[in-house]
Amino acid sequence: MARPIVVFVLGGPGAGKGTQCTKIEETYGFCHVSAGDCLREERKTPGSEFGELIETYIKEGKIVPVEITVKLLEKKMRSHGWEGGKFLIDGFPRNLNNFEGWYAHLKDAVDDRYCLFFDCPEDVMEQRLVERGKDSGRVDDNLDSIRKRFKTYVDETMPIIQCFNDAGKLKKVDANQDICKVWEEVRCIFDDICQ
Ligand code: UP5
Ligand code: MG
Repeated sequence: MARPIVVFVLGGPGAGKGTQCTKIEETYGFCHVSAGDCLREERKTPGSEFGELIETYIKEGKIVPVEITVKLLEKKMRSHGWEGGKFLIDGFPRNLNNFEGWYAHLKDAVDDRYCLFFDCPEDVMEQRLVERGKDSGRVDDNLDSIRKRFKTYVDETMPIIQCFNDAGKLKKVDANQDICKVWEEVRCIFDDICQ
C-alpha cells in the first residue's frame, strides 16, 4: 500500500506559503492542504464545538492544540484520496505540540520527506500582510494580530524549522524576491523531488 508523500511548508506569516503552494499544486500535482484554511473552515462550520476557540487563537496569533488540527488535516487529506497521494501541508507543524502530535497520530501512515521553508525578513512580511489586510477579511491581518503572529513564529515555529534542518530535511527558499523569482527556486527543488 503506497503511503502518501507529504511535504511540510513553513515560513513566517506572509512569507508566501499559500501563493507558492498554489503553483506547486498546478504544476506538480501535489494536493495543497493549508492548516490555517482547515481551521478557518472549521470555525465557520455551524455547531462546531471548536469554533470559538479557533477564532480566539487565530486573532491572538496562538497555535491551536494539535488534537484539533491533526484530525482536520487527516480528514482533508483523505477527502482527496489517501493511497499514493502527494500532499503539501501548508503552515504546519508550527510548534513542538504540533510536531509530536502529528508523529504520534500519523507516523507510520505517511511518508513525510521534506520541509519547504520560505525565508523572509519580518519587515517585508509585515508590509505584505498590511497590504493584504485592506481586503482579505482575515481577522488576523491587522497590525496587532500580525505582531503577535510574528512573536509566535519566532518563539515556537523557528525551533521546529531548525529540527527539520538538523534532520537534513529542510529545503530553504529565499522568499524576499518577487513571486516569479521565488517560483524559480521552488521549481528547482520540485524538479528534483519529483524526478
Ligand atoms: N505575496 C506572496 N508572495 C509574494 C512575493 N514574493 N512578493 C510580494 N508579495 C507576495 O502571501 C501573503 C501576501 O503576500 C499575499 O497578499 C500575496 O499576494 C503576497 P501568502 O501566500 O498568503 O503568504 P502565507 O505565507 O501563506 O501567509 P499567511 O498569512 O497565510 O501565513 P500564516 O502562517 O500567518 O497563516 P495561516 O493561515 O497558516 O495560519 C493562520 C493562523 O491559524 C495562525 O496564526 C494560527 O493562529 C492558526 N494556525 C494554527 O493554530 N495551527 C496551524 O497548524 C495552522 C494555523
Ligand atoms: Mg497562507
